[in-house]
Amino acid sequence: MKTRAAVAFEAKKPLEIVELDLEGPKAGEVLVEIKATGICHTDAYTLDGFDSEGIFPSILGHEGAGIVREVGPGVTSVKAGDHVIPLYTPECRQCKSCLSRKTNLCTAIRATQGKGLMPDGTSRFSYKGQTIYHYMGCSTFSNFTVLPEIAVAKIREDAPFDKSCYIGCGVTTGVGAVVNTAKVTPGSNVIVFGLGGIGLNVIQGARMAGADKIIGVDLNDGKEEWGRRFGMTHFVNPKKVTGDIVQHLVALTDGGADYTFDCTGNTTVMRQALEACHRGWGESIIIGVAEAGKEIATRPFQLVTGRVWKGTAFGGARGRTDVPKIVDWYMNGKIEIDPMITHTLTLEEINKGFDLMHEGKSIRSVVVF
Ligand code: NAD
Ligand code: AHE
Ligand code: ZN
Repeated sequence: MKTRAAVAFEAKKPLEIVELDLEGPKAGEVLVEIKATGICHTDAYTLDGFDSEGIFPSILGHEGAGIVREVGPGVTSVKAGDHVIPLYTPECRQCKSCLSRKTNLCTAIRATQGKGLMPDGTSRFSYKGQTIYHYMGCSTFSNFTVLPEIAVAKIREDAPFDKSCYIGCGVTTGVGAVVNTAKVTPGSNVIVFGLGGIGLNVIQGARMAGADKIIGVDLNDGKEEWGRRFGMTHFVNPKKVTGDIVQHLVALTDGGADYTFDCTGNTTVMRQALEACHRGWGESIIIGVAEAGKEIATRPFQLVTGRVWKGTAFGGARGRTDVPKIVDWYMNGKIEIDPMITHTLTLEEINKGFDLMHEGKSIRSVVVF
């Protein structure tokens, strides 16, 4: 069949809207009509050539929602007509990682996914006979995409696609980092570095968990109002702090935070986030994705004296199990999504979504097909 898609033909070039050839689902796969997709900073990072796994030409996008249109042989967990959210972190429930109960990082198809291919080692997309690669196993910047059955979460049908798509990455990552990874307890002091599409969800997760002080840190003063809207109690712009930012934050939290979150992808900020933790127990969670080749550093003494450095992917969520519950949280008013979707665009306008993100003018742009 044919599908309209925004293709990343080369790094650092705008996406091009073209009509592609798409092969139907093979065994264990499903064809999904994508109804809406968010644009996450990770898409921009890959397009800008910072991802060591970046492959071109490819169809980016990993924050979608849509409808199953066809299922391949052997598919049992979903059927045509089901509403689904694609999962860049699948949940096979059979691999060593899934069975460990210690991680959400299912390994069933990770190797082929990282090469831009389906589990059988081939791509379903082509353009004028040339292979176009999948991205993060999702490729939601295409109106139709093929996904492994284990990489879709079936969700309730009354959830609007143009909002629920955000649960495919940003919402689950931010809220999940708080509830699954850090397990923030009521009364905790929390610092969130980077108040974008992820950081604001960490803030609303911290509010939901009953945190006391929720301190937001961002270079963009325009983010203060956004942070306060979702539960932030204090705002710090590092450019306006005289002296050391870590000392400033430690003083603000009476010795350091119980939990800090990096939502910037900047390795200098990651160090600050660790060192702003309370001696003896503070935990710092890395969410931001750093550019290829970057490394983190701190004095080992920071860890010897009880601070904990952790990371999280997809908020520690097991997609097929947890995503439908997060959709319920949204539909029941436990978490907010609508105000964070600042721009709704057509596929033809998708490059504008990247520009708005780089200019710090959007929280989330969503493309509706
Ligand atoms: P975004 O562009 O919407 O927000 C980033 C925010 O960080 C902006 O408000 C920006 O002003 C702020 N910022 C940048 N540099 C800063 C600095 N030095 N100090 C303080 N603030 C700074 O991006 P996003 O979509 O929220 O994504 C944030 C990060 O999370 C990205 O690195 C993205 O790749 C990553 N991410 C990780 C996961 C995961 O599963 N681990 C999931 C989604 C996104
Ligand atoms: N491919 C990169 C790493 C990118 C990365 O860390 N991706 C996150 C999700 S970001 C979503 O916006 C993730 O899930 N990581 C776990 C995984 O298995 O990819 C690199 O450095 O090679
Ligand atoms: Zn993302």
